[in-house]
Amino acid sequence: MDFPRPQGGSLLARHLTPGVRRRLKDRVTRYGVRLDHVIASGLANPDSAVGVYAGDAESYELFAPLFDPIIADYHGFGPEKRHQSDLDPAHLDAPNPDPEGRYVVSTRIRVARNLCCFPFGSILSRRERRIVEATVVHALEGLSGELAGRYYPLSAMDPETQARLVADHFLFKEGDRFLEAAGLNRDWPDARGLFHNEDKTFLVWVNEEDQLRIISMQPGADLQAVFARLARALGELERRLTFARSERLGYLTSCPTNLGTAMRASVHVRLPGLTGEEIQAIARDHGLQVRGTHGEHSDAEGGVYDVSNKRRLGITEVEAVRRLAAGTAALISAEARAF
Ligand code: ADP
Ligand code: DAR
Repeated sequence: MDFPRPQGGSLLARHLTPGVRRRLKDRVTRYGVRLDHVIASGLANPDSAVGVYAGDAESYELFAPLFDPIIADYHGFGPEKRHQSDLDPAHLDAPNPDPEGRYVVSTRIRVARNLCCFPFGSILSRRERRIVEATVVHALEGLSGELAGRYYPLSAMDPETQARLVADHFLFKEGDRFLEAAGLNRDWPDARGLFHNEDKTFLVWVNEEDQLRIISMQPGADLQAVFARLARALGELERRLTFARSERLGYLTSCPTNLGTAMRASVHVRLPGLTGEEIQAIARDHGLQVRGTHGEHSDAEGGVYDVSNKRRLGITEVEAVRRLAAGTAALISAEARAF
């Protein structure tokens, strides 16, 4: 029986050929992930850019005939390559691109992590998701100094507080249709929440698209300080938790766009003198992508753009932040010349 090709321009549509689907249709991982789980979001959302989500670490090997060409397409990372990480702040030379604070509103660096030995969010049962939450929160509550903070379960958060945290860029949005179709919003808001320190410069999202989104952020453009805080936090958490990762693909994530470093290093930068096309051209030259003021699937407001590294795999964390610093400096130069 020949299978219909998915519609649209997603990487899923490009790479799920009838032959690949015939090869993969009967495969099942140890946690019960099937091809239908992996492709559900892209089938339901033909406007997806990518269209697939892994249900567990094993998905990347068992469904490699589909994931590998998608990964090669998105990251320029062939199956023969091996990811290298470098989270040592001493290796980063990223001078502040906006020391007078005239353009960069704030800097944020986040990494995604999933616990080893559990399925990922699209397959987790309610019970398993609660175990992940308890395991992660226990580790977070052991942090001290600047990283010490409190966990706020979404189910106990009043709507006004939740809306304000989202508007202030500290908390994930709800109801993403791509995540919904992938099964990542099941049992919402059960076992989802936010951990943050007093100053909201260190935050952790629990059980959104990935089981952890570990975030360091602050006003201004001191990328070195934001990166150093994140590296300290990851060192502490790696002593308490074991994360899903592979020799080949680095840290393993629900969406293949986040593999490797699983890092998105971004600045919110005010560029009222440049057109969207000019910003995109400079960003592209530096391996950066542009999102709107409220992140993915949002528009820029008040001339403030979210500029960040596009690739996360086959590039080290240090290199990703260095590229962001260089790209931000180039954008600021262009903005200064525009007036
Ligand atoms: P992710 O960054 O985790 O992939 P999003 O792109 O949706 O997810 O961004 C999540 C939130 O982080 C959004 O509210 C977005 O505005 C905010 N954000 C991203 N970069 C920055 C930044 N440099 N400063 C402040 N907030 C930021
Ligand atoms: N919107 C989905 C995911 C793309 C990458 N963004 C993530 N993982 N948040 C798509 O396939 O277009």
